[in-house]
Amino acid sequence: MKKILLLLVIIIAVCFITCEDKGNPKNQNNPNNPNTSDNTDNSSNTDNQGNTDNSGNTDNQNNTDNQGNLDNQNTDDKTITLGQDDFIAYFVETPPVIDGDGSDPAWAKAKWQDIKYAWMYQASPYSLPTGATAPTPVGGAIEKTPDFSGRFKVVWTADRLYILAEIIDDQIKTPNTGNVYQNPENNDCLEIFISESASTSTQPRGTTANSTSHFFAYHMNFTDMVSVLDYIGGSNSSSDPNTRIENGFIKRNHHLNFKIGKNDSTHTYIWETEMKVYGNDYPVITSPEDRMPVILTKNKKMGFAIAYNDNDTTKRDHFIGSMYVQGNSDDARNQGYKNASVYAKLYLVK
Ligand SMILES: [Ca+2]
Ligand SMILES: [Ca+2]
Ligand SMILES: [Ca+2]
Repeated sequence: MKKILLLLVIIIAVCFITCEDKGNPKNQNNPNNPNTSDNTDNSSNTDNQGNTDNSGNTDNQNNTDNQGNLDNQNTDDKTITLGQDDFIAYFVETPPVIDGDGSDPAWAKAKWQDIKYAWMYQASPYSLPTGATAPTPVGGAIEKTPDFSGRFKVVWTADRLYILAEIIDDQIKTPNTGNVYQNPENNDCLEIFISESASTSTQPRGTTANSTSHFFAYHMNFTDMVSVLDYIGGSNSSSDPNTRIENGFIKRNHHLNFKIGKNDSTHTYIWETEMKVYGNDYPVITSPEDRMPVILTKNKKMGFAIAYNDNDTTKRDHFIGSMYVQGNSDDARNQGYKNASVYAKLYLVK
């Protein structure tokens, strides 16, 4: 009998110890245990890493209902509401090589944005090319034709904005090459407009301007010589290219570096560009090379547009831009060089 009682005591004791071990809460937070609840939660977060679903926001590009929402939006990349023709640029660790070839991995993730709005087409002094049909509505989106189609994408690093434009143009014409200041828009010519502060400035610029709300209207030369002119109005007779203003243009070659990849057989021209972004503190009427560009950061919002002057004859036939501008005449729609309020918004996403 004593042996039986002793055996029962031992069994009860063993059971007690075992049950206490199983319920010991100290084991649940063991950081070495891969099955802890904390670690399980973290593993589920990997579903959100590298989520590129936000690129789908570009589906909103043509949603006019989003216009007017910009002032209220949270610029966090998960909640950006894009207005019509606004778009997103993604951060890249390794920037593209500027060689006119868009096969760099840096461009792979970026979304194309169309250049499709007729800013200038049929009103005097510009006329329709022979046989061309006026877009309807005037100033609205054009159809892709052999005459012209264009699209672009943008990526960024901390110290540069990168722009890749693919232009399909049936005829390349560059009659004005003797003097780069002389009507660069009458050559086949890409223009990039940017306002680092997303300003809505309509202030007159030029030699008498004292603007603190800055924007740039870069005209890029099609020839192999990199030449970048910013339209600011006015003129002077300086021989220094960093202070000379002729026909309203000042040279800002050091702001942009670009190379055009040319395929004449397919009429396809790849303008690969890197840009230093300058802010409101950059002088208007001089072009100093020693200024530091703005450091770009996640969620930054800038005013941005791109447009192509298409000359198929002896001067600009039409001017096609990346955002809709309302107006009943060429002059009314051709606002980018003097009015930053018409620019679409570019958001930097990381
Ligand atoms: Ca490249
Ligand atoms: Ca053309
Ligand atoms: Ca052309």
